Amino acid sequence: MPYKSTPNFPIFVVLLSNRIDDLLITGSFVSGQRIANELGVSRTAVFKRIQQLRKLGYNIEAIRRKGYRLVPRFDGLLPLEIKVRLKTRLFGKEIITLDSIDSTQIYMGKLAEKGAPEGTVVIALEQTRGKGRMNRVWSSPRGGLWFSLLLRPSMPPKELHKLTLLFGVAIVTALKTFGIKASLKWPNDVLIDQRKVCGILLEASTETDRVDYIIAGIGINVNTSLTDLPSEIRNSAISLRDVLGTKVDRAELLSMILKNSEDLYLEVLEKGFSRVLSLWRSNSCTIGRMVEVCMPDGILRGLAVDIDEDGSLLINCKGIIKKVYSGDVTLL
Ligand code: BT5
Repeated sequence: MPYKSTPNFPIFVVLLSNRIDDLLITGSFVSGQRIANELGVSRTAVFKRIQQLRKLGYNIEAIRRKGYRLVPRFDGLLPLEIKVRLKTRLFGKEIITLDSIDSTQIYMGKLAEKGAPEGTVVIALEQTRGKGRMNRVWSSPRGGLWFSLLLRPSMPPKELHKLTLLFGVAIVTALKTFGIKASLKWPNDVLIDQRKVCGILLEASTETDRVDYIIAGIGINVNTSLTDLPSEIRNSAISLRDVLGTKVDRAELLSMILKNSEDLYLEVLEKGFSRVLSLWRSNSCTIGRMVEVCMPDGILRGLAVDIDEDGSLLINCKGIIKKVYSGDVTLL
């Protein structure tokens, strides 16, 4: 069931709730009287919203003469618990947290069609039909971080696949702050010790020369245990908890990824992809390795020498440089 920040209430109540929520996400104490004065409502109305938020699962501290303060729970993924940590301008201004859903990509697709704003984030605590590329299944048990982000870039469609590289860089950079060294396998995998910790899926709605919207789906095995994953991927997957031996706060990780990716995204819109590509190269475990690429028309084997300015992978096959635009790479 969705547990959204604003259930179906009359418009005035929703607006009032949103404004109270906006004051709470500053993370500081706000007095009930101040909220009431600022919004021109009674203290009872304020108290009602606080009670509603508590019912939704929020931890709201109340201290006499100081007021109310939202205290995010460790690893709590409710929208305001993430917003209270966010330092972004665009990404995560709208957040929807769902308990269980087929796929956040499908859910976001419906929101996108209805005109949801750029930066909207949908999180699910569990996905029952998580999507990988090419209709593959992404296993998404509880404990992981499974989310989709809506983008509406003004960018030619041929540039889009480089956004996958951008998210890879944002994720690896965020993991570094948790003391985790991860690396990037072209085009969409984040690996730790050669095992997949995260997959990125970019889905686009485009017209000939125009992008309508992009849905970036990110799945990270955070506090999942290997036994929650299907046996056939246990040898190739890993979770952050496996690496660190402790639980990781997914809300903190998510807010870092949103911040890192927003910074890179705004830079790309202004100046292009050159810094993303160079950051990708320096965090790659693909370049300099012998690889095998499985493509629709056969298998290519050779040395991955670089990624090109268009984001494609350059492979030296017996002295001839071949460009790969899509496919599955195996590191040999
Ligand atoms: C991906 O596809 O890696 C993209 C995964 C994107 C998942 C996110 S979660 C939020 C959003 N909502 C969705 O429904 N999807 C996105 P691909 O490169 O095709 O890799 C898929 C392959 O990874 C599978 O065939 C398995 O071998 C492996 N795999 C599946 N689940 C895994 C997991 N939890 N951890 C590691 N490997 C996994």
